[in-house]
Amino acid sequence: MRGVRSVVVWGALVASAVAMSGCSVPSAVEPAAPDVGVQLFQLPWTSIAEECESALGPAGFAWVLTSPPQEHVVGEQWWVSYQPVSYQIESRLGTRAEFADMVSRCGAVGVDVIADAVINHMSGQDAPGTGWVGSAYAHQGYPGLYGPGEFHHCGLTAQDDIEDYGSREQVQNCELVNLADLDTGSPAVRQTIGAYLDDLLSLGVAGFRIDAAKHMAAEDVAAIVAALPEGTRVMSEVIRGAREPIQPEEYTAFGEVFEFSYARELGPQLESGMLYDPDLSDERALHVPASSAVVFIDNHDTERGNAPLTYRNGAEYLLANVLMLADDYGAPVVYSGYAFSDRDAGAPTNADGTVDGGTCAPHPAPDAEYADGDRTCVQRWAGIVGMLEWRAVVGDAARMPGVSENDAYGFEREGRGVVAANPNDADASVAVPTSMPDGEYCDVVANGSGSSCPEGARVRVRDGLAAFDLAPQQAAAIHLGSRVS
Ligand code: ARE
Ligand code: CA
Repeated sequence: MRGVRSVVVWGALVASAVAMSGCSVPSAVEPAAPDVGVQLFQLPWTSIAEECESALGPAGFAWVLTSPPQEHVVGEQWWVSYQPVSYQIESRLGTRAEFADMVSRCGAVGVDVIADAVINHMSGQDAPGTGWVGSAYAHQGYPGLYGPGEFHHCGLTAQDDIEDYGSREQVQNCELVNLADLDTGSPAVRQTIGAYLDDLLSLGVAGFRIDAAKHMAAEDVAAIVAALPEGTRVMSEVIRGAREPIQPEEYTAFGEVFEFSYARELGPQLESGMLYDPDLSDERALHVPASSAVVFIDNHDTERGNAPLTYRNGAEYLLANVLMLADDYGAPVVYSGYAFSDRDAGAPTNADGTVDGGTCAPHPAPDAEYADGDRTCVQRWAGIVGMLEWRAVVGDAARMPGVSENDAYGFEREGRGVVAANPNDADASVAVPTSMPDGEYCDVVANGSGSSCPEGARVRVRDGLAAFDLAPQQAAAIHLGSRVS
């Protein structure tokens, strides 16, 4: 389902890092763009285009997940994006022309665009209104798109709202937080949705996050996806819920799913200060197969909900991201939004109501102090950028059994890279078995890349052990191309 793309810019970058370190990567190790994405939450299209050129392309991100691009209800909150009014590609985040320009500029530096597709529902307003671009609408009436007959009236709850996630029928046919629920079983509705997705594809997007996929029968989503061109990437949002009848596994036949288990299992490990190898074979562990999984530490919902860690956790949040990027399970997506104290607060806006993209500090880092509205710029943190380089060098090397020592933990990706992390509040050392050659290696988490490495960011490999000395909440990683002597 997921192809490994080889990106010229990226291959050259890794090759030069390798050359500078005076070490050669075995020819079997062809650096390829790692399949890592970044969610740039509520970032306008013009800002994303600039970010692709200045940061995402050079760092080797394969894709960027945008916020929903269609016309929406008018309001200050970020979540107006999730209340479509029409499928015109014009929103507070930018115009159709700006969206198209972003897709082409990101593509030119090897970054695919994945658009957030809100197709389960339309607006959640009870009173009629006018959308961002001026389209008139009513709760179940969107001129030119859908009439009242094209929505579900579930008739199962007092307000037609979902009350019980234990009921498949409610979850899929009633309204999610009062959002007018499309009859996605209807061929006409499927066709209208398909035309919208085709329109986005015509602008060059590589695929879609399917918002609220759990709220559509898997066969409805399958039918919509089947009508799209082959190779369209599809990532369904199906939040895994214990004891719920609808599980992510129903949605893997036609694409990937966001696997919520990953962060949920890593979080408590970090909290207890005890890291250990995941047991994906454990029958009790619930995971879709690695090739179907998109994994994350947080997203725009969970950072406002029960994410184990967010940008507010600084070094420990970076550590969690480092472990995710070092892992061999799923396609990781790094999350980057803006600081907030009010759950509903939208990103800062310009005088005309469009979202202001803000700016990143010259050297954004996990210990930054953010004021509300500041962009977190996680995609530019040196440790994240360093781990993209690490992942490209490591490729598909096997994940070797990890070791825990002195409250620190580490593991090797066979012969190509080693990662270590100290989730505790005291210094800790760990020696991780490795088949990498003896020498001094640069820690790419501290240094952001394997080249021109200061003394303080070096890790020694001797006699089959990589010796890490870690500060509290520090993660470190070395790879074959980061050898300095
Ligand atoms: C807003 C207001 C509501 C109001 C509504 C309509 O907050 O009070 O009724 O507007 O006027 C986002 C925001 C919502 C917002 C909505 C529309 O989060 O606050 O509502 O936009 O503007 C479930 C779904 C899952 C969904 C989460 C949030 O299964 O799909 O809820 N996630 C996506 C997006 C959200 C977005 C929507 C869907 C809607 O990522 O950002 O909402 O498009 C258990 C279950 C989960 C369930 C979860 C929370 O864990 O297992 O399935 O997630 O509880 O209920
Ligand atoms: Ca539905």
